[in-house]
Amino acid sequence: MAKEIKQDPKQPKLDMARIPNHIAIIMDGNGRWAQARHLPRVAGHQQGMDTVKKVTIAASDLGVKILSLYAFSTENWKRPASEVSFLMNLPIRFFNSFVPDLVKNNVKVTVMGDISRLPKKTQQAVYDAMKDTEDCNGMILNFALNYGGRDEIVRATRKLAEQVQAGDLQPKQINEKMVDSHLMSAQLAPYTDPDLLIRTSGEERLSNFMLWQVAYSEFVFMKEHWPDFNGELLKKAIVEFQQRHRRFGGLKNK
Ligand code: V07
Repeated sequence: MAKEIKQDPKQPKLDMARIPNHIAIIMDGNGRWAQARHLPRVAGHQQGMDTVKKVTIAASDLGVKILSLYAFSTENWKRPASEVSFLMNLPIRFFNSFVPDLVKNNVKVTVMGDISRLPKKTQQAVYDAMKDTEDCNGMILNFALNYGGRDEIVRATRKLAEQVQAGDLQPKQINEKMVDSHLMSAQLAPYTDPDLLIRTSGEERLSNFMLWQVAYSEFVFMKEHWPDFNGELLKKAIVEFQQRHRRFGGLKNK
């Protein structure tokens, strides 16, 4: 049965000339997706990882420059040990099953967060994924792993304080650009700040994700659980983004 794809004339079209450079996604709803199917929560995480793969390729094909994904927050350690242990295996499984596709698509992996507290095998998988894709110069797939936005700002503050204490910096020299360059997102320059932030599964909170960087981002909240997300829903979120006026505190459209 051939599926007919119709363009709804009332529905605005995707403007390929205005694809956001940096998209950040809070991948919420894996547990709820599983519970609704009477499956264990980890089945949702497993399915969620497959969604990461599909959405990564979709974003790369659209010409997105940076895709930042919130995979594990500093709060997630409070979950049952069995779930945490499953989550810690996902970077390993992701690495084993997907790095060749990333290289084929010229996608480079980066990570924000304190990975030194993760199990050694997980750290190794993360380092291997970064190493094997370091020469790719297409889209950057940026995982937030054991990441917290306040923690990131605290660490940047500490580094600046150390420079002041060493006598290399005057407090009055500290400015936004300097704070920016000490955040974990500095490696994403010149696209450190998400243009579009998407959260799935109906919750409308930031949950400590990229607090500094989302100062001017458009937020799009979608009801679908992350395992049900896909390239079409990504396009829908981008169309919504393109419908909005971006003001940056006064000036319309930049
Ligand atoms: C995780 C799958 C996606 C839904 C949200 C939670 C579960 C990919 C990674 C990953 C991280 C670093 C890396 C390579 C892959 C991942 C965790 C959870 C902890 F270098 N998906 N995914 N890491 N989920």
